[in-house]
Amino acid sequence: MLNILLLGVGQCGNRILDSINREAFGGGVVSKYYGKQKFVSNVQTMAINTAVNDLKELRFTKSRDRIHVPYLHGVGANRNVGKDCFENNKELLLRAIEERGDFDVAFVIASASGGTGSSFTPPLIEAMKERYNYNVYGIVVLPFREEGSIYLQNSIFCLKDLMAGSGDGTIIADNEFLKNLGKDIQAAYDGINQTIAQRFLFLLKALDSEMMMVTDLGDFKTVMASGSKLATIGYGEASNNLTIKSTIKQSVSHGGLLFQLDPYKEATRAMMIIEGDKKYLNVNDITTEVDRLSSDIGHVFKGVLLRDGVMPRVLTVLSIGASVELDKLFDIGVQAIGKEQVKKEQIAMQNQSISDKLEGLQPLY
Ligand SMILES: Nc1nc2c(ncn2[C@@H]2O[C@H](COP(=O)(O)OP(=O)(O)OP(=O)(O)O)[C@@H](O)[C@H]2O)c(=O)[nH]1
Ligand SMILES: [Mg+2]
Repeated sequence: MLNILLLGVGQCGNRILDSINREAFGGGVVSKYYGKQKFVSNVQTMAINTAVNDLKELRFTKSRDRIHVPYLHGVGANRNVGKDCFENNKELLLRAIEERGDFDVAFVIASASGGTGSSFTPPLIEAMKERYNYNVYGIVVLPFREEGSIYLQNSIFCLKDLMAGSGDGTIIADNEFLKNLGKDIQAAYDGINQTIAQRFLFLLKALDSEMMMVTDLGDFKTVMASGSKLATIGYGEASNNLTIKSTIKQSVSHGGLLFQLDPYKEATRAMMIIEGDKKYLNVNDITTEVDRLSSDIGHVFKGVLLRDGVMPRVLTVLSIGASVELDKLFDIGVQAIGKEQVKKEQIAMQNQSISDKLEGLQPLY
């Protein structure tokens, strides 16, 4: 049995963690008190935030799993303030983690664009890697592109920190790409959080199961370490007449992914987990489809979980190499910095001209 630590940082990270707890406890509001977790592994969860109100909002995360970092009310999307705040509270956080025991693997979940999650996550992963022997992965959410220049700037610098850091890799999910999961923003958040939670629980279950064709935590590490050290997840589910071949294809299709990617061109490694009843899982079909993907991207690890009576489900972890969408994000992030720069210069010029005009003058009464 694996010992797994899940940390959700900042509002977005807290909420996704809450969705994971909701799925794991079965969903009832009091289930966190009485329900037994559905995890096969020993999973410890911790929600970390500078804003106490965000922590209070959580419904499925136990109060002992909520850690308030005292800092007024959030860091106001400022990563510099957030990084200082992290440094001042680093020991408090590491102590809280150590009190939970030793782990085989940890995941830190956050938005790349806000203040707390985006600024705590890279140095937190760094600190954990320095102190502990286990692998630490990020799960990071990218912003809607119209959310404004601060969020765009934050996300590119957060990604840069993660790519350059000593963490073991980061799974990205993109609010912009997934916005159709809800009619309005709240519904989209809920839909995206639930989607990430379900896929993540599938991944955890698979990593801790006996498989027919085996893939494991070691293969996951290899996939996550390759390419840009960023990865994403695809998912497909067989309904009625969908064959295993189509289900595999669905998992790497536009509709199955958490981030806009052309897996055949832009992924560098993959790990595919197939679950279902043996009668649906034709080994030749699986091999043909997996080989097609691996001939394009290099290597695909595969694992099969047999489950009596279950229609096939496929989860694919894809490491991201050169990616058009990532390039675009960095470009609009850089443009956002440019616009802020122009605004700053205009304000400085205006301030200068005001002081020039008032030079030597006093109010007369
Ligand atoms: N998918 C998803 N995204 C969210 C959710 N809540 C916020 N976000 C996104 O997260 C970003 C803002 O980050 P937050 O996590 O709210 O910020 P924070 O880490 O709490 O930082 P500060 O409040 O600035 O201290 C925006 O891009 C939001 O669209 C959520 O529940 N689900
Ligand atoms: Mg917040």
